[in-house]
Amino acid sequence: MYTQAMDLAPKEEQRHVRSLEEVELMRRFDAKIDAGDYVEPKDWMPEHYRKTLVRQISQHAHSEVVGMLPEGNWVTRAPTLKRKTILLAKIQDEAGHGLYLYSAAETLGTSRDEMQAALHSGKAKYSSIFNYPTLTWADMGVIGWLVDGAAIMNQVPLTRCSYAPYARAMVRICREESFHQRQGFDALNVMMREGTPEQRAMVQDATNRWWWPSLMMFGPPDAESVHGTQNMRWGIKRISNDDLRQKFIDATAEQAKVLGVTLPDPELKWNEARGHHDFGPIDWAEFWRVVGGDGPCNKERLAARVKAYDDGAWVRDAALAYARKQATRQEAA
Ligand code: BYC
Repeated sequence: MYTQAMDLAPKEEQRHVRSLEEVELMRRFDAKIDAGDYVEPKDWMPEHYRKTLVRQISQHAHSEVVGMLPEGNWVTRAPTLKRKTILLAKIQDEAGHGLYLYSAAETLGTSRDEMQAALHSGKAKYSSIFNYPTLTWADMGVIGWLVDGAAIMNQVPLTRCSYAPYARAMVRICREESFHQRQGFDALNVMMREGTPEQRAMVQDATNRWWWPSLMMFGPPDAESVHGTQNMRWGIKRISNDDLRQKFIDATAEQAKVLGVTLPDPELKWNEARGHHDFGPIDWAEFWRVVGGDGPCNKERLAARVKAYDDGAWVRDAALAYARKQATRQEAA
């Protein structure tokens, strides 16, 4: 009998002839996953599981760090001191999330330098959503409400991911994301209730621009998801792309009513029989274009990250020189 992992590993791994010892290790690994146990860095794991996690966790880390850029655009133009302080704190949180996630990925044996080199060369992906521009202040609220809202929906199940360091990082990240979502909703609510007609129109316009890209954050439809089945089998993903997207739409449709904005989908409607909202078609051609590097801001985002890395070279050099000096002093003592 074949194990799931054997069925679904890439071709080169399937051709690999396993020793009896390896077959036994694989059997124990599958049993551990089936029992809902967590995998720690020192535990044996199939190479494909390790690679999948490095791919997903590093993409997630890159998303957090690149995700600081669209918001950074508004730090100097926040309308009040209170909103500026909140925005700064949120952006700092995203940097922290990137750090926890790079650290979690490093436990799998890939260095941060390797992960960053993959990002800077355009080889590694980051979330499609951060390739859209932030045109008005209302975009800051809508990013909190919709983008962080979608992120939480996707990330809460990751707190139960089978790889323990990722699951642990996600617990703290989700707590912080929850504040991010609420501050976004609050900023929009103030504009909708106490704002001018122009401010309300600005909120509606931002909602129109971010709604469809937010739905794309959950990834391609299940039928086209390359990694979905294997990730669910391994307990990396607990809920499929389409199911998470549906949960997000159901929750957000109600929040939009409270806010008083219209979601830009004429087909959005509660379906009593399904117990869910029906919604219109998503433009998957646009999604793949953006993921493939041809979104409105892809080039700008990557250039900003490469510049930040290059500008920070002296800090890394200084930190290394200091660490070497400390080590030499300790050896001499
Ligand atoms: N954008 O087989 P699939 C945040 C790729 S940041 C780009 O379904 P999987 C925040 C996918 O990687 C939140 N690429 O993949 C920060 C794969 O390509 P590769 C970021 C996408 O892994 C600052 C291919 O399409 N969250 O919260 O099973 C401010 C086929 O997809 C996208 C995470 O990263 C996309 N949207 O599922 C505010 C969560 N979707 O790798 C907020 C962790 C798919 O074969 N990640 N692709 O070349 C995940 O949960 C999963 O990786 C995904 C995709 C649901 C994204």
